[in-house]
Amino acid sequence: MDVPFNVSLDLKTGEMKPEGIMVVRRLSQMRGAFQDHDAAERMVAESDPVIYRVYNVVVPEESGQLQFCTSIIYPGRVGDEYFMTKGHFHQKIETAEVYLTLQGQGLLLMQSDDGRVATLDMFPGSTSYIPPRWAHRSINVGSVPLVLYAVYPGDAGHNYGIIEEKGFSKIVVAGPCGPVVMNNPRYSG
Ligand code: M6P
Ligand code: ZN
Repeated sequence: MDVPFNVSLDLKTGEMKPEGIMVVRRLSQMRGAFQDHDAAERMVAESDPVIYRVYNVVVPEESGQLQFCTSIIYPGRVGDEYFMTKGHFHQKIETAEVYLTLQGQGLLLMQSDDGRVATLDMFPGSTSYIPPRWAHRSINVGSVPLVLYAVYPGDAGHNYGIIEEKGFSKIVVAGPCGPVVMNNPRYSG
């Protein structure tokens, strides 16, 4: 991209116009990400809900450029687990990312490639720094859509394989008094 441009971002809904490339992620595309496979299969058969959407602006995937997008993660649960993004490392692992939460309540779950785990609260105005080498997943722990704006290097890319295969070492479930971060019983390291 070598010409300046604007997009119009709705700060409430996260919609961007022009829309660019919109990703719609339904439960059937990430059923293995949730612990309760029976609950996931039931929900897929019933309505296959949209878990989240991403509005991606089209920018070349090149060093020096900046990608930016919004994600809208809907409220809901699969079993005890809140709706969440798939989660990824960056293909170019030495690249960072910034998330600005616009609406809703969330937890940003992160795990470094040497096994450290961190969570950050997401709330309107929270500006979260995800350092290089940390996988990241956004989890909607509230009752309204969680809307976030993200900026990351143009050539960062998405690496889903490790998380699809192993998950994160922690999961976030609904407890009697709100979200609880627990060890992932399926995690093998
Ligand atoms: C954020 C950014 C995007 C990412 C999206 C959804 O908006 O990190 O790069 O695509 O969340 O997350 P995922 O790609 O893990 O499904
Ligand atoms: Zn990222």
